[in-house]
Amino acid sequence: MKRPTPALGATSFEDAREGDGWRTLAEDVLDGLTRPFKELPPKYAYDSRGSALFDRICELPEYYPTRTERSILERAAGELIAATGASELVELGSGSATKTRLLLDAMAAADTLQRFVAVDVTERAVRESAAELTREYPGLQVHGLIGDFERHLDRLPPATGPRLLAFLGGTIGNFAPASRQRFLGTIAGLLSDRDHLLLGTDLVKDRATLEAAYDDSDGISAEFNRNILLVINRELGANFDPAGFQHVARFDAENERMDIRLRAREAQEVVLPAIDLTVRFAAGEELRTEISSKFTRERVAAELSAAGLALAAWHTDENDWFALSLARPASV
Ligand code: SAH
Ligand code: AVI
Repeated sequence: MKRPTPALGATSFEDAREGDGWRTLAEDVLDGLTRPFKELPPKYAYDSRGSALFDRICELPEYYPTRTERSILERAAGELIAATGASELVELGSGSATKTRLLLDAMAAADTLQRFVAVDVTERAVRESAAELTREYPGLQVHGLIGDFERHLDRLPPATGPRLLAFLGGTIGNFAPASRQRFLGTIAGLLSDRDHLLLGTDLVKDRATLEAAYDDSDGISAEFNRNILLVINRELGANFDPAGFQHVARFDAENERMDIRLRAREAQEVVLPAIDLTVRFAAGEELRTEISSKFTRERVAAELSAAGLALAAWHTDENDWFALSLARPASV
């Protein structure tokens, strides 16, 4: 098994995608675009541009999840760290790791902070956040794992002490339900009896608030949605015209999730030479690019339980818009 390569100072990196990144993108796109109902996995939206667009979404007045989760962390980080005794924070889908600082500060204040491990598909986000955190927290060991958290968690370095595995932002909501349950099972298998999971979930709320969060008046969400087409153009030599697709973000109340799509403005044909594929879109045909599930406390507890995890603490904001769940292996 490949071991992390130590770099200068206390920072090390591993790129788990080496050798298989392109194959996976090609296979997923081929699979997704040849189904009767076309669909693409959202993870490919996060190239450097997509990642920067997501950071802009987080600042939008309509996009409440980031600032709401931050407000919960501001209040509860000390209590969470005291409950876990964590000396190591592992963050999945860490992105630019802005909220992460609230947890690292609480660990530093409790005098337990030793290591931060960032896991993300976006290489630039991992490298830049690792460099920033190494500077900001003297003596902190930082390990960056560039890879897919659905495939590369076996590359996590062995724990150096009680571990808090954080999955923030509501990113768990971007999984399809079956993958989400499988993923929670994988997480449960990674936790020893001294470890905890900290899970951020967006909660069910009124349609207007939800739909505005995914279709803002500045059009940044639309731009982010279309970015996946630019990624496919670049990676697979395709000729998608992003302007030919309209951003659609609807709340699916029955399944309690946002359903985010690109709708072909008119009939079109797209060529993807690298996978030897020509795809036809009828006028008005929709391509699903993302779901974003919204939760209730009951559903989070039930899904954790089905994965062998027990809900130890539930922290929410004054409106009950977002929740942070602390969980641990159920047998403990
Ligand atoms: N945790 C941050 C960022 C959330 S955005 C926050 O709360 O604001 C989702 C992040 O997950 C992005 O940085 C994206 O690059 C990453 N991501 C999405 N799918 C991924 C996957 N399959 N494997 C690893 N990272 C992924
Ligand atoms: C990363 N994830 C939690 C975001 C969400 O809210 O589902 C991605 C996003 N898509 C559009 N806006 C934000």
